[in-house]
Amino acid sequence: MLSKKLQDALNRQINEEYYSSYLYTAMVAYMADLNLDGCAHWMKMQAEEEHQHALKIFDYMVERGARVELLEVKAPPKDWDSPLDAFKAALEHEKYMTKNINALADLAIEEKDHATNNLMQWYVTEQVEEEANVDDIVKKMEMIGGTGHGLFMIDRELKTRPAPAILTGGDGA
Ligand code: OFO
Repeated sequence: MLSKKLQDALNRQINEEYYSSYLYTAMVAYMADLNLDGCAHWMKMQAEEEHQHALKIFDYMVERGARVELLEVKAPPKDWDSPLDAFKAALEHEKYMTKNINALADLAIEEKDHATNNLMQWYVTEQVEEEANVDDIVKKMEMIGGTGHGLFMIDRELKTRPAPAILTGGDGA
C-alpha cells in the first residue's frame, strides 16, 4: 500500500505532467500561428509524450490500489518572444520537472517504497533525455540566431520527430 504522503505526491506529479502537456500544447498553437509547422509538430509530439508520462503514474497508482485524484490544471502562457524563447522556456520547464522527479525519488527512498523508487528511476532517466533533446534544439537555434533560413532548416528537421511510444504499466516498460 502506498503511504498517504507518496499518494499525494504522485497525484501532484500527475498534475505536473498534465500541465507539461498543456504547456507544450500552448506552444503548438504559438508555433502554428507563426507557420512553423515542424516546430508545431515537435511540440505536439512532446505534449502527447507528457500525457503518456501522466498516464504511466496513473496506471501505477491503480496497480498499487491507490486512489488517483485529478487536480486542477493551471493555464499555460499564450505567447513567447520568439521560437527560441519558447524552446528556452521548455528547457527551463524540463529542469523544473527534473527537480520534481528527484524529490519524488527522495521521498520514495525515505518511505522505503522500493517499487515507487523503481518507477521514479524510469523518470530520472527520461528527464536526462528530455533536457538533452530541448537543449540540443536551443543550441542549434542560438547558433543560427533563431531566424531566417537557419530557422527554416531546423523547422524542417523537427517535422520528422516520430510519435511517442505508448507507455503502459508502472514497471518502466
Ligand atoms: Fe514529463 O517530462 Fe517533460 O515535462
